[in-house]
Amino acid sequence: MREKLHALQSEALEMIERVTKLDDLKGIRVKFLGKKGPITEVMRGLGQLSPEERPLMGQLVNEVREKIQAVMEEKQAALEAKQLEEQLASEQIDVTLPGRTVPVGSIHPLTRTIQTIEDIFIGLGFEVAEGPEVEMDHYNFEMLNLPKEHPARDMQDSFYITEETLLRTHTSPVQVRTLLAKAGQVPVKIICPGKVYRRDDDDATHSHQFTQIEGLVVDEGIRMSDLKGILLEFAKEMFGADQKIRLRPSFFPFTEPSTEVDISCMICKGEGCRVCKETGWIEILGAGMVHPNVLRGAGYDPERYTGFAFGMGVERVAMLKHGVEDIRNFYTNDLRFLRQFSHL
Ligand code: 2NM
Repeated sequence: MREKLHALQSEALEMIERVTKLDDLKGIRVKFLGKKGPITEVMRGLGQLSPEERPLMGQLVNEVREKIQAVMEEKQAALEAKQLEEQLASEQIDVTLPGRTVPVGSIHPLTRTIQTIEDIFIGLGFEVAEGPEVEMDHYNFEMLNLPKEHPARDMQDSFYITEETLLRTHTSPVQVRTLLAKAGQVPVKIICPGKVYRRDDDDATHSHQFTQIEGLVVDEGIRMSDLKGILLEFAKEMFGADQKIRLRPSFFPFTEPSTEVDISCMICKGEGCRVCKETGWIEILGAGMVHPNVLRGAGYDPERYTGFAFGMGVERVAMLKHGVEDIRNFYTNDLRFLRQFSHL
């Protein structure tokens, strides 16, 4: 029995020595020290021994068991330490690496241009008004001194939805709606940004859908010089303090007199270049004094109140400001184009 115990101890220690995995060590513990293992079996057999032999063998079996246990614990600690070290090594991260950049979008150049124009006019005391893109013929044309037979109302030029409704061809109907809502109160000092629609063949400078900003001021004593002053200030803030403006006579059904507004060419500073077609001037606005018929129709007595109005294409302003040569770039969403404006 003594030899058997010594052999057991040697066998156990040898196996423990060789083991490399914590799970295998558990198996060895069960095999040697478990309830059905040889050590337990020897301890159970102690009762059959003679009274002289029993304490000696009891002591020996305890020593063997404790020895195996001690070596096993030592091995377990060593394996656990090794496992932790491997885990730490595999989970190691380099905290000095740069972070992953999160892709973020940027504001569309047209949106940015609208914001800039709005900011300028808000700074001049204007409020921003908006209205529906599907508009009634009544507000889009009739109230703007464009009677039924007017050529601008041609089916060929507008996107009609029904006999009475269409996609608005300008943002002027928003101004008519504002005048009606104010019911004769003054002052009126608004700008109206938004999408407008015209039946046009798209090319580098035309789009069937584009963005307009129109302005309207109505009060007692409003004169053409007020229009000039406001638009000169706009031109300076938008294109630079050295800007000049020039007014040329024109015609719109809803203003009288009417004018085209040129600004000095921001490319050549008036010297003459390709962009201004060698004239030194670039047309960016239409404007005029609000027609008495429009004021009267909207509930303002034209004998007492006068007003000026103007309109501009936002795409054209953005193209001039940023040197964009094809209006279609604003709508095709090529990221290489859009990313050029991400800093604005
Ligand atoms: C333009 C040119 C001239 C204009 C007129 C009005 C209204 F509603 F007050 F009559 N709003 N906008 C106007 C006048 C627009 O765009 C080229």
